[in-house]
Amino acid sequence: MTVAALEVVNAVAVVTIDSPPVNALGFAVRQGMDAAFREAIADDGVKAIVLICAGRTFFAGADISEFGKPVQKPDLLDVLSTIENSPKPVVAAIHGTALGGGYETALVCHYRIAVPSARVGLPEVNLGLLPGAGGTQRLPRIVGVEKALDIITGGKPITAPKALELGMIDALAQEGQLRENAIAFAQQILSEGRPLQRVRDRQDLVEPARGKPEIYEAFLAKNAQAFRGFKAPYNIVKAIEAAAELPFDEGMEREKELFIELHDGTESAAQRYYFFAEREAARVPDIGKDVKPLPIASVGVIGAGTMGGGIAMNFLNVGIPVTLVEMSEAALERGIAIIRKNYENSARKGRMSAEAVEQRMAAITPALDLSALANVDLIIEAVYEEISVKKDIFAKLDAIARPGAVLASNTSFLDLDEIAAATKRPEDVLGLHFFSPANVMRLLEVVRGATTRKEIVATGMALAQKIGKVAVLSGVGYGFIANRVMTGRMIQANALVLEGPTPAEIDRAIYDYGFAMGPFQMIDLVGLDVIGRDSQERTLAGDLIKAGRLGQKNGAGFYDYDERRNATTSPVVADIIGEFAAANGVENKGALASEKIIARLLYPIVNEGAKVLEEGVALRASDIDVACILGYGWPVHTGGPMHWGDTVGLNKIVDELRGMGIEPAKLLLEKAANGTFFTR
Ligand code: 3H9
Repeated sequence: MTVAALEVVNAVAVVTIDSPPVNALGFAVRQGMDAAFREAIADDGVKAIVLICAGRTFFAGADISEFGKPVQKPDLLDVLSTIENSPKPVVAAIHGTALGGGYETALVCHYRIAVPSARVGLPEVNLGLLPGAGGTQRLPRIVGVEKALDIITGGKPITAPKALELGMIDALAQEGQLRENAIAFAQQILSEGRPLQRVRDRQDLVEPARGKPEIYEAFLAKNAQAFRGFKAPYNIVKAIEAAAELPFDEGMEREKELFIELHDGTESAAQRYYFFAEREAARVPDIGKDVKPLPIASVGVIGAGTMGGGIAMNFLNVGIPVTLVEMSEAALERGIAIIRKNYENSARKGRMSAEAVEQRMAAITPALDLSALANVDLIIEAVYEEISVKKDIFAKLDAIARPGAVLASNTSFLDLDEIAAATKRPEDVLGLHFFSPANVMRLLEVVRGATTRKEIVATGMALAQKIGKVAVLSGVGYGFIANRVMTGRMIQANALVLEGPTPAEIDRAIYDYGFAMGPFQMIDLVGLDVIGRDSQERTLAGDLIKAGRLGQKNGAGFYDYDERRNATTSPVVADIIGEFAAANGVENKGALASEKIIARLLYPIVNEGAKVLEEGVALRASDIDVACILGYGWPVHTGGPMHWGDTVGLNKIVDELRGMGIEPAKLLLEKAANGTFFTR
């Protein structure tokens, strides 16, 4: 079949687009669709047109891989104009996800029908863009300005029943009957002589917002925190304001200008890069589709602490029963009570029903002995980071786990090969490194040991997808990927704070870069006594602890806190830092510009990333970016450390690292010297 097929059924032309996997609106699709519409419009026997897609979904949007390249005509706006100006009614028949340019295509059709399982939306904001094919002008005309602001800056798809309520679609079809129902809908439109509804002509819902800049000011003020560091939401708001203020064609011009500004900026380039990076991370070059993941129908988790409990919830959430093992009755009860509390909190917020809470709790089998794990398909050890304890558990599991069961450790720093060697089946051992809180964070580092067999690796990767996580494959190495590369930031922060910049100045620079908080705010949140508790050396944190400063929990850490946990700078801390610096012979060089603070804290991460690549611990630079973005909240609009490094310039990073006395990694030097990049 060609990309576009045209069939006439009782005077209704059905234009079917078939371009796997997601019917993205690339050149071939645009060309095929344009030709099919011209043919249907010219055919006197055709009275109405249905636009439908084959395969798993209606158009998932413009073809993201075409961005940044010259546009081949017809462009999307040309095709949409042909559809909108059709003298015969056009019905969009939606299944799967009508997203971005896909939903914008539906918006130029005169009517929209969707199956209940379909979702529609304008997620361009997630790519650092705005809907550039009329979405910012047409959506406000059918849902009103205020709802359009939420929908387009939020970027979340909306279910078909909800979309019907909002007026984003006109009718629901029966599941599995979309084509027939859409044809019948078109015939009904004809027989009732219903008009050609063009969204562009509607004014009723934008008029009430005209001349009211306060709507946009209030919206931006309310969302200041969420939009921090991103450009797209601001341009989206401007474009929606134009929908209310300007005639349609002028609004379209404004949308175009604002779209181009975003498209040409580094933020969108980074977010588009990230879109593909996340999908690329799922691919393991030497593991093809012929390697089948093992079925996982039951899981055992050893350790019901914060980590073990969070890990268990991932499986309970997707209906996989969990046997939870602890050493003592009290610890087991405590762990289970925390899981219940988490679920009940979700239920209180309306995210799940009380019945679902009970269902999930009933799927936990509590146990005090490892022998309870004899029949499960996957065992995840989540006890504390002590290699002898972990080895002891794996040695015991050898005699308990059924043959072929997957044996996983949640270790975050230790040598997985050493743990695997404690069993007689090291080929069945892998690392599943969850990030805390394990039921929330989307990153899962799947650690491949020296002897892990391919089916076990494939099982880890598939499992991540099943529980809604993004898997990044890591080789064995201290701290794997994210923890290892990000450690540099803390080391540098601790050194820099002795040289003049205050904790508040350092935190501010990192916050302004786009992280949720700076390193000292983070230590205060976690607790000074938790981080670095194993260290015997005199450290700055140690001096603060001696002065009774444990962090937010006792109202004093790197900052002072009031009873509502508002932070203020502390003169006592400034003295302790001064004394510690003097004791270590570190000279105070005064304040530092925030770009310099960023360079000092973050260039070493690019360097460590280069080493992780060089050593083969990470498969590709983009995997390091995915791990840092999802595991540490590295701001996605920079693309992650490696993409950002490419944007900043690798030569500049090499020079600055040398200025800090850090030897650049071999791979970094090579790339800087020959003008190549990590991520391009
Ligand atoms: C836009 O429309 C701009 C307009 O407003 C203005 C224009 C002027 N393009 O995610 P999956 C690929 S911006 C190219 O694994 P799922 C994807 O890379 C666009 N490729 O499947 C993957 O390839 P591979 C607005 C795309 O079932 C394969 O399809 N639209 C595109 O988990 C399968 O994808 C969006 O932002 C694309 N648009 O999820 C929607 N979409 O197999 C983006 C997907 O080689 N897409 N691919 O790795 C999605 O959110 C999800 O892909 C979707 C399916 C929900 C559709």
